[in-house]
Amino acid sequence: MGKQLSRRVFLRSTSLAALAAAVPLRARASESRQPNVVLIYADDLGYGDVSCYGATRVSTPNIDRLAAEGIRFTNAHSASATCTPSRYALLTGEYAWRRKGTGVLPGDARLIIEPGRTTLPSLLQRAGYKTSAIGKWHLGLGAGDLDWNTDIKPGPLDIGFDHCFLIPATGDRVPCVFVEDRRVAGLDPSDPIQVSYGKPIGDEPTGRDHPELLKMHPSHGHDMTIVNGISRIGYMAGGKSARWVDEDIADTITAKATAFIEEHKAEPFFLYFATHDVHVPRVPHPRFAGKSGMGPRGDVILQLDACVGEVLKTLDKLGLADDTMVIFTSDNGPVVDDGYKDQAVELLGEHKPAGPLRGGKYSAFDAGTRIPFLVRQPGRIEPGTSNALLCQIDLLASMATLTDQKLAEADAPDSFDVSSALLGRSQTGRDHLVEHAGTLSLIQGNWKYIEPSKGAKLNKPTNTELGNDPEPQLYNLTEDLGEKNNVAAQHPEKVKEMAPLLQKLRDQGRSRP
Ligand code: NG6
Ligand code: CA
Repeated sequence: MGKQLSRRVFLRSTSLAALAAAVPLRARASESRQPNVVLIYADDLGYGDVSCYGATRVSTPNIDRLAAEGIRFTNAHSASATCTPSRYALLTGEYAWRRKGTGVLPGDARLIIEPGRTTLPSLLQRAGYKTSAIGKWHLGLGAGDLDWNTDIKPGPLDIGFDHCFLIPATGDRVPCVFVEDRRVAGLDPSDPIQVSYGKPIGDEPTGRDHPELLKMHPSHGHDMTIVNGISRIGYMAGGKSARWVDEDIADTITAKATAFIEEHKAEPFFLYFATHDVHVPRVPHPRFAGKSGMGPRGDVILQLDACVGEVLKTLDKLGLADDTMVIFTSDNGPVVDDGYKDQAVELLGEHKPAGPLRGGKYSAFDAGTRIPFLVRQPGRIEPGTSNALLCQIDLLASMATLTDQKLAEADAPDSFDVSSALLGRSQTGRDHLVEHAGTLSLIQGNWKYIEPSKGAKLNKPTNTELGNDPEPQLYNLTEDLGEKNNVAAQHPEKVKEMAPLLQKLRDQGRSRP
C-alpha cells in the first residue's frame, strides 16, 4: 500500500482492493480523504530566529525538520506586525485594519470575532473536522464585563472550535490562568477571580510597589499585579489555585495539543496550536534555562523547537504524518526588549532575530510581518523552497479550496486562494499584499510602497525602527531586501501606481478576487 493512502481511508474503505483497482494512487490520496491540519503558530518569532532561516547561534532541529521535509517559504507574511490584528486576520480572512477595536487587546476585552461568521475553524468544522484552539488566544472573551467565575461565552467554541485550552490574552497580561472550553481551569469557587485593567483590585503586591518580590523586572510597563514573581499588565485577585506557573506553560499546552491529536486520530482534525513562546515574559522550563547562551529569549526558542518536536513525534507515533498538513509560522516579527529585563539585548551577540530584514515587531518595514512559514505533508507536498508571496490571511480561502467548499461573497474578504503554492504546485502566490503596522504598506511583485505617516520613526522602549516617514517610501525588495534605499524619487511612476491601488483596496472594503 503506497504511503499516500491513508490509514484512515484504509479503516474506512469497505473494499480496499476495489478502490485500489479503480483509482490511480495520486487521485486516491487527494480525493478520498481530508488531511488533518496542524497549525503551529509561534509568537514574536522572527524571520532569522530559527536555523533553517539562517540562525547560527541557536539550533532548531525540529523546525528545521519541517523545512527539510516540506516547503520553506521566503516571502510569507503575517497580516499585521502585532498579535491581535494578525490573529484576527488569520482566523477571519479579513484585514484587521478594516475594523475598529482590533488592536492589541487588554486581557478583559470582549470577543472581537462575531459568532456565526465564516472562520478558518468553522470552515473546517463544516468539512467534518474536529477543531481545537490550544495556547494563546488574545482575541477577547465574552461579551464585555466578563465574570471569569461563570461560563465564558462567547469564545472560541462559538466561532468554530469544538474545544479550547487557552492563555486568554498574553503571558504578560492578567488573568494568568488557563481557560478550558467555557471555564477557568482548576478554579476553586471559594476563591473567585477578579480582573481589572482600570483601578487596582485586591490587595496583592504590584511590581511598582514591591520590586523586591520580583524574579524578573520590567524594563517598561508590566508593573502591576505580581504572579509567580513576575509583574504583569493589569490587576488580578483570587483564583490562586488556577494560576499558571510560567516555567510549565510550554509543557502544559503541548501536552494538551498532543492529547487532542491522540483523541482525534481516527477523524479529520484541525489543531490551532498557538505557543506562548517566544513572547515575554520569557521564562523557560529549567531544562532549557541557560542552554542557548543567549539568555531567556534564546532558551525559549529552544523550548519552542522542542514543543514542535513533541507534535511531530506524536504524528509519527500514530502513523499520521502523511495524513497531516503541518504549518509552522509566527504571528508577527521579532522584538528583543519587549518590556522585561531578561538580558535579551545584552546576550544577543551576532544573532539577528530579523535575519536580513529591517525593523521588527510593530514595524512597517518587512521584519514586522515577513515571518518563517513552513508547510509539510510527506507524500503530498514535495520538499523545496518557495518565494511565492502569501499571507496567513490566505489560509481560509486556500482551505476552502482544499476541502472543496465555496465561500459566500461576504466571507473572508481579503483571503486569496494560494493552495497551489501551499502544495508546491506553483511558485506564484498572490500578486499584491497589504501589510499593516499602524501604517499600511503595499507589496506588489518586487516593489514595496509604505504610505506616508506622521508616526514616530522609532519605538523607543523596544528600539524598533517603525518605518514611518512623512514622505512616501518605495523599496525594490529584490535588490534591497533590507529596505535601505528609498527609491520613491527615482520611480515616481511606481508611487503613482501603488498609492492609488492601496487607497482602492482600502476603499472597496474587500480584496478577495
Ligand atoms: C505591548 C507590551 C508588550 C507586548 C505587546 C503585545 C508594554 C510596555 N508592552 O503593549 O510587552 O505585550 O503589547 O504583544 O506593555 S503581542 O505579540 O501580543 O502583540
Ligand atoms: Ca506576537
